[in-house]
Amino acid sequence: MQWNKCKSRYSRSSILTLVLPALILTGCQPDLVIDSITTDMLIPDTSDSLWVNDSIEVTIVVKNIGNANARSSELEIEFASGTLKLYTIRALPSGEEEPKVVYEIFENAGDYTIKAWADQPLDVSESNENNNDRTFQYYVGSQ
Ligand SMILES: [Ca+2]
Repeated sequence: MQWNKCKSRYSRSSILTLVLPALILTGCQPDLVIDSITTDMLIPDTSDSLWVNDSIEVTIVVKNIGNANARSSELEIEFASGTLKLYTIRALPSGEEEPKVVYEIFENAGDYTIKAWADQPLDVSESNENNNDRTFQYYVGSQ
């Protein structure tokens, strides 16, 4: 039998003597992260790739890298305009991910940043609450 402290089929006494100390030491918790932020632009960080009034597709992937399932949570995105929006992420079993696709249109030239936070506000109890955010930068040229 393969040992899995999070889904043990051992007897209650075995759990108490073997698993419980391991649980206390390491825990079985989900860990939600922003696995990636990508766009449909080929080279989004170079000056000639994005122009005023271009519409780009941004894919933000939330992943559960923890060793337990995560219940449904909220993904918060701060768009380059500063607008904040919440998106529901389905319950994610350990190791699974969910992509969320959004769109950006840039009306002025300049540097922009899109930010994403998994599990915002912090409703899911995770093994690591300090790895939930990621940023992505754009440069928009004036043409
Ligand atoms: Ca996390």
